[in-house]
Amino acid sequence: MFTKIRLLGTIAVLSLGLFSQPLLAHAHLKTVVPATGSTVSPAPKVLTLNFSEGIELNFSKVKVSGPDNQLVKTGKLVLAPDNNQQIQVPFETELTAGKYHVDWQIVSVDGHKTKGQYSFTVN
Ligand SMILES: [Cu+2]
Repeated sequence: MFTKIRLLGTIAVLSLGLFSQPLLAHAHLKTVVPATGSTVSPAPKVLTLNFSEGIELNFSKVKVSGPDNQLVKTGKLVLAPDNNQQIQVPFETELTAGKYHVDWQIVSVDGHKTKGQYSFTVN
C-alpha cells in the first residue's frame, strides 16, 4: 500500500516534468513591426514578426486582411538571414489607408504550433 502511493507520487512528479517542459519551448510572438495597435505612415512594404523561438517556415503562415476585409497579397514568408526567430512578410501591393488585421500561425523548430493575431493602421 505504502509503496503504491510512493510510486504514484513519483509518476505524478515525472509527468508534471514532461508536460511543463514543452510549454516553455513554444514560440511566442515577442514584437512586430509595425507595432501592434500602432498607426503608421507611409505604408509598410514588409511585416516583421519576432518570436521567442526558431521558426519552421514550411509549416507557418501569415494572413493579412485589409480595411475591406479582403486578403492582402503577400509574397513568400522569409526568415531573417541571421535570425531564425524573425519572419518577414513582404507585401505585393501598396497598402491603402485603413486598419489591417494580421493572423499568424507558426510552427517552431521543436514542432509545436502557436497562433495569434494583431492589427495595425495605415494612415
Ligand atoms: Cu514548443
